[in-house]
Amino acid sequence: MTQHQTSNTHYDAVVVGAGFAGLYMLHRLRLQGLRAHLFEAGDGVGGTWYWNCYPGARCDVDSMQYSYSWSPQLQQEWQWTERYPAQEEILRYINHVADRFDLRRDITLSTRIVGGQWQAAQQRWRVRTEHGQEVSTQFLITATGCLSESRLPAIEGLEDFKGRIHHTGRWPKTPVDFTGLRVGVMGTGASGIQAIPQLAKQAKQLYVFQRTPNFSVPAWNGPIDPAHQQDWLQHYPEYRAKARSTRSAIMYDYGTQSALEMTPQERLEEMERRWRKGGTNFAHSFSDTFTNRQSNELLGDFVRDKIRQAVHDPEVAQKLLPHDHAIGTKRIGVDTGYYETYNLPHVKLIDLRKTPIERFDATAALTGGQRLELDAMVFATGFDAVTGALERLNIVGEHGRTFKQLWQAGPTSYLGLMTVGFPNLFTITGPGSPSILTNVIISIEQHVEWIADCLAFMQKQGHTRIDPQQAAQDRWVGHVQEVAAGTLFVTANSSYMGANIPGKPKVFLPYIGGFSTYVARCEEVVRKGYEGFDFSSPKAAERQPTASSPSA
Ligand code: N01
Repeated sequence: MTQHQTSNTHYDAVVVGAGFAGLYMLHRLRLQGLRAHLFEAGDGVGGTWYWNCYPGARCDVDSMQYSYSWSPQLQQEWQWTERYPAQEEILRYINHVADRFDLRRDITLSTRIVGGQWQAAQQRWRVRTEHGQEVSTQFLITATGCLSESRLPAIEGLEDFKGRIHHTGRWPKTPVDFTGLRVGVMGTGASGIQAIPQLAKQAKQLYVFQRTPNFSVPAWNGPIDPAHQQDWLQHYPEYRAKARSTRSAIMYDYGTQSALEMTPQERLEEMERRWRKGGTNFAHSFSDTFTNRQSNELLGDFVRDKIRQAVHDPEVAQKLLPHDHAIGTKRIGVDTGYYETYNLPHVKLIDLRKTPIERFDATAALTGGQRLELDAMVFATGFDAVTGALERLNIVGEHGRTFKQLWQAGPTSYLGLMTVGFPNLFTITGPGSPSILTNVIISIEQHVEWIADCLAFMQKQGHTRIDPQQAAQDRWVGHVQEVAAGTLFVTANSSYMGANIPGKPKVFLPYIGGFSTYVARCEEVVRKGYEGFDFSSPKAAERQPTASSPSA
């Protein structure tokens, strides 16, 4: 909280979170002349890329695509150095954006929002910070991220363990040196798959505690190809538009044929070609990877063969073969030497399904009748995805309930943008929007622009309050689940399904109908006069609490 903020401080808009979403939102609000302020829990900007600074952290979207598209100048002036951007480089980029657009003067760092309440009399939100101060705001916009609420598993005795404990999603800002140490790492999702080869370079002994083997494809990362960079710089508007017209908002080479329409030789050549290119593009080898069990199985078999080839010890290879989920229904890892790491003599793979960790004591993990002495434990155990950070905000809506109380059976949201009972509260990349199934920066931009345009519309019309309609929200929630049910995604125990968090309802969290389809729906809603939303203005409110929106 800055010196100037007191409980009498009033904003037009408060934004929570200084990642890609929050920074762009703040910029847009200021451009529209609104008095806006952003609160951030960390002591720096960057959001996900601020916290996830574990060894090996890197984005699996091509550098030329994983950046803001809203400023052509910014797009032209930033020079990416590698095919896939490393965490440090992305964080440098975000800091550059904060400086270049002079955003810091409206950001308060090291200040978590820990509560808030809708004030019916004032028709405003009142939000409370961890330091006990309060501000009031007409609009509250959450930019808290889909992967920001990190989770440590509950394992008996962990609190007694005297070694270092780190979570990949809350990595310390000061360098952590594992040289000569006995290190345990739990979690073999996208983060673990990146961290494990790096940890193995330093540790004297590395124990990988694996619950579920995951699929991973090679990154073949390296310095950015200058010709590729030049091509993108010259064609940015065209390529961005192309990316937006796809289901992932990424310019991939999307397979157009079912695996079942191809001969075995054609399939093999196609998968080999994509494997040699590397990256998650591999998952799009076939048009029906995510909807046809047989096609998916063929792709999975190909990766299982690659694992057998990469790992020398057949018993270790066997343990690493993914067997319980269709490929791609949990985020595929994009790695540099992940499977090969298990050939190193000091790396040991422990299958937690066969030998769970019974407990920790001061110096060891006890598993399968053995004491594994450890100096450090790294948890790459993931996040309470999509809804976790929103629930933690502890914001009480008009009906007196928080998101956590309201979402006992799964999140309710209209378009992933607003929830009934939370007037004037927008959720960037909220549940039921494409978010983590896409190039999330592009999804963020679309939400930020939709919200900014909506606020401009309200200003123009003299509206002071917006609410989603119950029926529109119910329809959207039903549609999100219906579309997911037509895919293989709902068959996996993934964080997309909330299955990684004990007690979390098992429903599909993001919208899987495709980015371009989603955007078309959002645009149609606006064209139809913000269909499914109610607006009210002070004058109308005197007559009735909410009035339907006029046609735009
Ligand atoms: O988390 P995860 P993540 N005991 O939830 C295991 C993005 N991302 O941080 O599968 C033992 O995927 C868990 O096992 P299981 C990306 O969107 C992107 O890796 O639940 N193990 C799993 O192996 C991704 O989806 C990039 O059985 C436990 C692992 O921990 C998201 O972040 C890089 C356990 C968690 O995997 C999250 O990825 C990194 C327990 N109690 C991340 N609890 C790139 O762009 C959990 N696990 C490349």
